[in-house]
Formats: sequence, C-alpha cells, structure tokens
Amino acid sequence: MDLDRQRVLRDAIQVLIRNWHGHATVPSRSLYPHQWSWDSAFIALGLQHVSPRRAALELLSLFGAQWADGRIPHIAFNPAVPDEAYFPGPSFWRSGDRAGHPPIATSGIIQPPVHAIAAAAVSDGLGADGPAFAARAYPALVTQNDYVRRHRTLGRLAALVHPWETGLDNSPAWDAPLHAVPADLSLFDTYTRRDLHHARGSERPTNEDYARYIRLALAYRDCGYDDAIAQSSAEFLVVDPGFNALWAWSELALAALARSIERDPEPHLAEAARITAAMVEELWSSERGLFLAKDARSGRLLPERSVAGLVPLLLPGLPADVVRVLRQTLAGDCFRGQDGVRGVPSFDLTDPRYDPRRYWRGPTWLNTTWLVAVGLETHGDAQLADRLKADIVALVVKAGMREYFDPRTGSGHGTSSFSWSAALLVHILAGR
Ligand code: 9WN
Repeated sequence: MDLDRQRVLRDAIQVLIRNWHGHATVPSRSLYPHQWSWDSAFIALGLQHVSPRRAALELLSLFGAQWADGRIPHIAFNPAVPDEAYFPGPSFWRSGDRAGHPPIATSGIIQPPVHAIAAAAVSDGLGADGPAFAARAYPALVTQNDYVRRHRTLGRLAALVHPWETGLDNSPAWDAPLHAVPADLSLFDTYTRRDLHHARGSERPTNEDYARYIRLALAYRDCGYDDAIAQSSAEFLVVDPGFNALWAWSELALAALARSIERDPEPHLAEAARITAAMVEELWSSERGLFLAKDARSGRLLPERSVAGLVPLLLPGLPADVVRVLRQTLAGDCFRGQDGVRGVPSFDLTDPRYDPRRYWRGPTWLNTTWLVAVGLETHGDAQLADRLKADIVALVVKAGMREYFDPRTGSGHGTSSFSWSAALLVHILAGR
C-alpha cells in the first residue's frame, strides 16, 4: 500500500474511533450527533475490518431502536446529547407518545434499508460467532422489510412521505413535489435550524425547503405515524428508485443470512424478483436512460436524472438491455462523460440545477458512488467499478473524510470527519 493510502487508512480508522460513542457511531460529532439508520449500515461495512464486534454492536444497537410495527427509525437519539444539539430532536418527534415505541427516543420516519447487506457481511467476518449474530439480526431485518411491504407500499413499490426518507434529501428530483408543499417560514418562530451552526448555508438546503421538511414531519407526527392516514392525506408521496432498489437488494442479503442459519431463502429471493420486476415496469425510462422517481400523488414519473436512478444496477435480475442502457448513461455526459469527473455525481451535470457544492444537488457522495461500483461488479464490469473505487480513494487523499465532494475539482464540502466516508474508504482499502 502506498504512503497516501496508509495515511488515509489511519485517518479513517481514527474518525471511526472518535465518532464511536460506546455502542454506535455518530455520522459527525458536530452536524449529526446521534445514530442515523442508513449511515450505521455503511459504517458497519467499514467497521468490520477494524473490529467485527463493534460492527455487530453498531447494527444490534440500531435494531434496539426498532418500533413494534417493524420500522427502523432514521435517527436513534443518544440520551446523553442535549435536545437542542440537533434539530429536529427528540422533543420534536415525540416517539414516546406512540404505543409500541422503543426504549429510547427516535425519529418516526425511515431511511433506505441497507442494513441486511451490512449484517450479511458482518456475519461472514465474525467467523464462529457469525451464526449467533445472524440469528439475532435476521428477525429484526425481516420485520424491517415486512413493515415496508405491509405499511409503505402503494401498489407494488414502497412510497416515502418525506425527502429525508430517501437519504438523498435535497435532490432536485424532489423539487416539483416538494415545492407543491407550502413553505411556512413562520415555523422558524418556533423551530431553529441547527445545521447552519455547523455547515455553510450555501451547502445546505434553503430555508424555504427546510420549512417544507418541518411541515411534512409535523404532519406525519400529528397523525400518530399512522401510514394509512399519512398516505391518504400526504402532501408529499414519492416512489424512489434508490430506496426500492436497496429494498430488493436487502432481500437478496436476507436470503444469504437465512441460509446461514438454516432458514428458507426462497421467500426472500421471490420478493427481490418481485420488486425488481415492478421497478422495471413502473420506474424504468428508456428515453431518459435510467430509473426515475414517481410522484405517487399525480402518478407521474419525475424526469430528473439522479444517482438514485443508477443504484438499481445492484440488482442481478435486471434485463440485459436495461443494464446496457444504464451503463451508457453512467458513462455519458450526465454523469461520468465529462473530463475530470470523479466518482458518480449525485445529480445530472447537464441540468441547470446541478450544483457541485450543495448537498445532494450535484456533489459526489461516497456511499452512492460505492453502491454504483458494486452494481457494476454485479454485472461484470470490474474495470469501471475499480475506477470508481480509485476515485473514492483519490477524493479522500486530496480532501479528507468530507461529507461530499465537488465532482470536478475534488474539493471537500459539508461536514468533516464524516463516518460513512471513513468507513467506505476502509472497506475499499480492504479490497471490497
Ligand atoms: C436528515 C446523516 C444524514 C444522512 C442523510 C443526509 C443528511 C439529515 C440532515 O445526513 O440528512 O436525515 O439533517 O440533513 O442527507 O442521507 O443519513 O449523515
């Protein structure tokens, strides 16, 4: 390993150690001082190479925040951190008011279900302890996906009630449905944004969009997080190709976990095939060259090209012509075709709304770049997958463990010492 790689590996491990708070890892000590759902899955993938036991604990501690209905909330709050350290905090979400709440305070929305993928990897790395871990993780993961299927599907695919549920919160793909939600700036008489204390306003969502996020979260909370009520009255309801692809991919990981503890993998394989087929029928656009999100309120596909539309490459069951077109789109002008682009930009470089430094509106993120790289490997394109992984390493060598990166200059943005950037770097340097 060359000196640069040795240096960033050491730095990354230090970030993971510093951000560990005893049973889980915060995404960032300053901007995100609690446990986040999909972050923990990416973090566990990296942590397994440092300490397989810590990686297992990271996931088990998140499962400890699971609700009785099966949802794994997007934030598990650390009781030792003051309410005002992050907004919206525990006093906003009021998870304790709802029957079946977990022993600690949590948010009420969800994030993409990447956890089974992490659990399957962690279980493999635990050696003789793997089956015992798998036996504990498996029921939580099955219930997590059952919740999505029973409470969140509209027709055949999952629908999300808040941009934060997609993980790609501020993507221009959400502009049209989100801008139909009133932006009530008087909400800031009651609530204070905390993110702007830790990150530049020019790299975060606007106040108008933040007011819409608050309104949507309040509406979901005030209907008691009841999904039937929420879906029938939702001001925002989208079917996201990234979330649905990760849901299908997680069923494949559940099949592997099931096998390892002598359970039947078949229902998981069938579920993955079902979701994959539904995605191709409902979200594929040969015209735009990738999967699109759908506005479930109008039934219309949203035309924006975002990295979420490439994430379904992870699914081995895609038709060959879909894979071919996805690879062309990835290599074309919208994403990788232009000189000097590193990783996979989160949004279409040719769209006037592309912004290389505002979160999810253009920057390269390491998690989505890694997911696309694994998708390429799934379809036999190891060469381009390796280039994406080399880009990830190069970005971190140049700018450190930043939250996201300008795709063309490689400069780092958002928060520093960001856990999933560190974890995925470790994972890649371990040859994954
Ligand atoms: C809201 C923690 C999270 C990530 C999301 C990312 C950002 C939160 C925020 O940070 O969202 O959940 O306050 O902006 O968009 O993907 O999980 O790292």
